[in-house]
Amino acid sequence: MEDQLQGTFAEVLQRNPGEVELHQAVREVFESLVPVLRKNPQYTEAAVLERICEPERQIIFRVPWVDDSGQVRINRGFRVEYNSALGPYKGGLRFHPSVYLGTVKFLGFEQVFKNALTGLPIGGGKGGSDFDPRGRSDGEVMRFCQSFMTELYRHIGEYTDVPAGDIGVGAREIGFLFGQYKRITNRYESGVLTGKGLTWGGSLVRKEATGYGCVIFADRMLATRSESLDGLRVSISGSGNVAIYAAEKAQQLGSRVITFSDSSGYVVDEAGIDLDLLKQIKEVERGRVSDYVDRRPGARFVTEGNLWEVPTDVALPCATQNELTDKDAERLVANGVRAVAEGANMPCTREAVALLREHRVLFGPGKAANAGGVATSALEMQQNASRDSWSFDYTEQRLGEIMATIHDQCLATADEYDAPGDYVVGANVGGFTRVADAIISLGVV
Ligand code: NDP
Ligand code: 2IT
Repeated sequence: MEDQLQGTFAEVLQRNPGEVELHQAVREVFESLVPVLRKNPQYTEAAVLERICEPERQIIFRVPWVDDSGQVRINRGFRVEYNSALGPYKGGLRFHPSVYLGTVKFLGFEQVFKNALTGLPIGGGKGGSDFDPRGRSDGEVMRFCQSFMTELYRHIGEYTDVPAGDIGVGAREIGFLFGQYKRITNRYESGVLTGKGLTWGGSLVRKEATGYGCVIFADRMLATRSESLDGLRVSISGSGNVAIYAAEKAQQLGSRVITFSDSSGYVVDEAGIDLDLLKQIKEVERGRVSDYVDRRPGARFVTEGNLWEVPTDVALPCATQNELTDKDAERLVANGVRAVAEGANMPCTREAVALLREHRVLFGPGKAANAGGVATSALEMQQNASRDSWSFDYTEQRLGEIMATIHDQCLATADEYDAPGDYVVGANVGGFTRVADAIISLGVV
């Protein structure tokens, strides 16, 4: 990195001590920016880097709730409103015991650039809590969500900040959150949250969008080498919203999906996974992936090592950050992997990304590859604003066009910056310049 980037990065480290995921995310973007700053001195003059790294607003609050046994519980809630140069803050809420301010800030930082890449009018933010929904009853989850919204409501709004789901937050939680927002404000303000149910303001294809988009992106990367997903083996990690619908689209495009996982282990199903069974276990029963092998002859559940050891053509990490390390990348390369697309946010470590790029494996970074979810959230906001609802086919067509545009723009930007075929450069530079130009236009605010 050059002096100016080094200096700003040192400041980020000093101002955000211990927030290692944020450091990793910032560094990854900065490493792409050397030629951009050289070519565009106005970014330096306007202190754009410093302004982009500092969230506009950070909210931390207590979330008290009562569990089923009558005991009072306390969690911590967060909303980091990172950047609103391009539109209202937009990004998901994560409920997971590992969540701390650094998680929310790294996710918010990534979200700013991802949302810019969609070309839609959305700024970036992220929120969540260290609440663990696992093993909690519907009543407990509802009381938690109501308490969380009792504080959050004063900070959000369809023109201000529009949360959605992420890990541990799906349609059930969005329903409870929306219900409480409606009750407190006495407004049926559909556009305040996305990922809503289909009968009360949600959009068709939002549930599928992140996974579908990631696979569309991977297929388009393969097409640049005259290949396609048809007939390829695909490994997916995770078994949540993103993983399930990545598997669905991969199967629709003719691939054989052979793995999925959760935090207790992974399943290998060489015959190709039975998606109806997986959906029944995860979406209906809220069970664990180990339940799958009890009902599926030939599938095995593995708790040693990890699923990137299984030979595959295409790897789609769709669980969580830093789940795919350099050792995993080495093994994938040794086994002949052709493409890796990040369904999750920052699932590949910095070293893993370097190794994949070195070996010229097609690599789709999360900012680009998983942008289909938030893009379709923006389509949900459009439908809410016009009090309309679009068909599945039309919405999916819009998603397909957005993913194709993101892909092609990444390649065009990479070419412009002498890094042909490098989607990391394409995504970072494309997202950065769009936000940076808007920041400058809006003055020092
Ligand atoms: P879900 O809660 O639906 O599923 C998460 C999955 O990841 C589960 O299988 C979970 O297993 C696993 N997982 C979570 N944390 C860990 C961990 N620390 N170690 C191992 N496994 C873990 O979340 P989503 O599918 O919505 O999100 C998955 C990823 O995709 C996240 O990185 C998220 O930020 C990203 N993303 C999500 C979008 C969306 O629209 N939902 C949009 C763009 C990105 P277990 O049940 O055992 O915890
Ligand atoms: O990481 C992400 O892009 C999301 N969790 C989705 C955000 C959104 O607002 O739909």
